[in-house]
Amino acid sequence: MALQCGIIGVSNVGKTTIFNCVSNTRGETHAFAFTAGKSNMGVVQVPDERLYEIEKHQVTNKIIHTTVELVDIPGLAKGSEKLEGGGNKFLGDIRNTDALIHVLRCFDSESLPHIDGSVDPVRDIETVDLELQVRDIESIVKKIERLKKASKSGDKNAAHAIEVLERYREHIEELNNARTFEVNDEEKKYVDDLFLLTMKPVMYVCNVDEGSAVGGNHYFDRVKEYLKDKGAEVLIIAGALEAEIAELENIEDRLAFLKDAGLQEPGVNKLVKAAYRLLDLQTFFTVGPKEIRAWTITKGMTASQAAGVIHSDLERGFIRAEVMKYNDFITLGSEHACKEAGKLHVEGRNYIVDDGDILFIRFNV
Ligand SMILES: Nc1nc2c(ncn2[C@@H]2O[C@H](COP(=O)(O)OP(=O)(O)OP(=O)(O)O)[C@@H](O)[C@H]2O)c(=O)[nH]1
Ligand SMILES: [Mg+2]
Repeated sequence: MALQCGIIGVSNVGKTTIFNCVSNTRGETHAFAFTAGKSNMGVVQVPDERLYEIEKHQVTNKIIHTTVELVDIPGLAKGSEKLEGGGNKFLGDIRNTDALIHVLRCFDSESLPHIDGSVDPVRDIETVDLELQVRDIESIVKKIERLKKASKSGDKNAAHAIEVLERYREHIEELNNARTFEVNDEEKKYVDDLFLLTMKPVMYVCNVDEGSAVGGNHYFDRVKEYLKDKGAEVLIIAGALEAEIAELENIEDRLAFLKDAGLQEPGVNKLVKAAYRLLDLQTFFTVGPKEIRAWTITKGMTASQAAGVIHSDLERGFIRAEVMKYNDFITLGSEHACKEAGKLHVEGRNYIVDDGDILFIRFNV
């Protein structure tokens, strides 16, 4: 069920720098206007303080975080649709992702010229959006052509599908993204199979200079202003600073470094947490002396499906789930106390698991 978040943006904005801070996979960064030739994929731990809170009440051998997949995709450039092969191949990598983190250059640097001549994050958003929109229009047009043929050979539903797709096309041709097109669920079905690039949920990361790590800068302000009606999350990350922090082995040194920069936690932690939210993921916990562990589910999953995330045997042989709410466990301090207080609930297979639930699965195979 691994869901993937793609890191996108124009060339040389710091995508790989940021990716390297969160992932153990090392991608190559370049200090000149040269676009990397391949995507880097990394499995990244999702920081969750609740695991350490639980540990205060349960002695355990180890703590296991849940993970999310990040893909660092080489920079897009204006007009890449015109390049033979070259510009296109990363678009396929974007298509395979479930959500997008769009990194924007919001720092000045004499030694690192911007590929389009000046630092302008709003222009960069438009550049990338346009690249993706061009692709989406191509996908839509292809499907319309297919449907026209089907219609000629008597497919009665084709006309309605074509009509919906034409409306999408018009919307995108006016430089809008598919995600902002208002349609009902029935109509949305006609584009679901196209995996449109501008349909994917997106968030923005302003890569700022060290001094702007806390409050941002005028580039960040412009991005905020541009995106204010679009409902997307915008984070500030000082990529170069984060890279220095990530180099430090010692936790104490890291904390001291963060404190000097005025930060409470590494910006990349915020990034991973935000990516998790963007993918619409939730966490449940299993708690015991061997391990305290966080597991990932999508919203709306049932107790037996959640059991299946742990192991298929647990789903197959599911009997019941014993559920404690995270807050009850922390307040009352133990499973026993939860039981005494009537806060340990026995639930069947159709129970919808909540974020933060502590589950104990009874099963029999
Ligand atoms: N001054 C400064 N330089 C940065 C910052 N973030 C990245 N860089 C530098 O910018 C250059 C490009 O960074 P990368 O992380 O390779 O950029 P990218 O977006 O992955 O580039 P492509 O993959 O080629 O599109 C490197 O030399 C980085 O050291 C930053 O916050 N401040
Ligand atoms: Mg890169």
